[in-house]
Amino acid sequence: MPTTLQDLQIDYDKPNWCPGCGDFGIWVSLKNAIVQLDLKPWEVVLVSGIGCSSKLPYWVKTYGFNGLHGRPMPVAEGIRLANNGLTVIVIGGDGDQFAEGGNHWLHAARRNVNLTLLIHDNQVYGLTTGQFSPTTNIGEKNKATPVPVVEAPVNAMQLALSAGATFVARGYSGDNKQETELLVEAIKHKGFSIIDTMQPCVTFNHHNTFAWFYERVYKLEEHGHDMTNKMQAFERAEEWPLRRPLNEGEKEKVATGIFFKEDRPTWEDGTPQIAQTPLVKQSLENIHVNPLLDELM
Ligand SMILES: Cc1ncc(C[n+]2csc(CCOP(=O)(O)OP(=O)(O)O)c2C)c(N)n1
Ligand code: SF4
Ligand SMILES: [Mg+2]
Repeated sequence: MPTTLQDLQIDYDKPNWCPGCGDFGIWVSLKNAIVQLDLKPWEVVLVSGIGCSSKLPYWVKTYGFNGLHGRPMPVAEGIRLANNGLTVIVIGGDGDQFAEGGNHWLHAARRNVNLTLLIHDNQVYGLTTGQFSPTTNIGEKNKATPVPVVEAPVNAMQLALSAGATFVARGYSGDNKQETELLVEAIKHKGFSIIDTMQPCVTFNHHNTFAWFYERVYKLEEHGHDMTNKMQAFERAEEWPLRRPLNEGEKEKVATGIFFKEDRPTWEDGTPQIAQTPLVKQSLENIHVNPLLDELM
């Protein structure tokens, strides 16, 4: 029987995100993508850190692991090592993935680990009441940071491109159709895929709202973008976020869609112990640890 949305529905709880939160759109799109790919609930693991966004695995009936803030990626890599028959999707916020956990995914990207990193980028630390994050625009101020931000934001697309990610995309949680398509392509991609999804936080980010994005987003594929051209991807990514204050009368342009995609051998392909058969499916019969222990003692 093909997988249905009902198969992914948990019956003991429902999301407690604020009404109108952009996390809902990503949640719906992710379930749509799993259904479209006809993945079984037991073939998928959602691994998250800590944040509003990181609660997502509670509300999808697949395997799930809610770990430490910033640290889902090492867990996800461990899962791939133990059982590369599973589809692994890492979920984290902009704080989780660009601040405290910023180091981990750069290495997963250069290794080309076959998993998907789905970032819910609301440009604030939502769970801890709206402090500014590495993706907050220059000049923002709020209750937690009354002095305007002077630091330039992280450019997620350029960071991913230079780290060696083989699938690099930006989504917008106000467009479920596009987000679902991006997730389908990212999960199908053999190698490290990242989707930085712009996700309005209706409670703590009163600037980057749905209306703000609606007026600024455009689709790369409708503007002749060549996703196999890395230099073109860098150029498109330079458009936003800005590393300077906005000029008088200027309006940002936020590209969405696939910036870059290439085929490159994966980490799993290059690891002979798991290249053919997942570790968990291998027999222990001919594995003798005692000689090794004796050698090390
Ligand atoms: C090791 C550790 N450091 C810091 C925190 C506090 N903390 C919890 S969530 C969070 C940031 C959440 O922001 P983000 O990752 O952007 O997720 P969001 O809530 O916006 O979805 C922080 C700093 C923590 N729980 N653990
Ligand atoms: S605080 Fe923001 S990110 Fe968190 S659930 Fe509420 S609207 Fe969503
Ligand atoms: Mg956030």
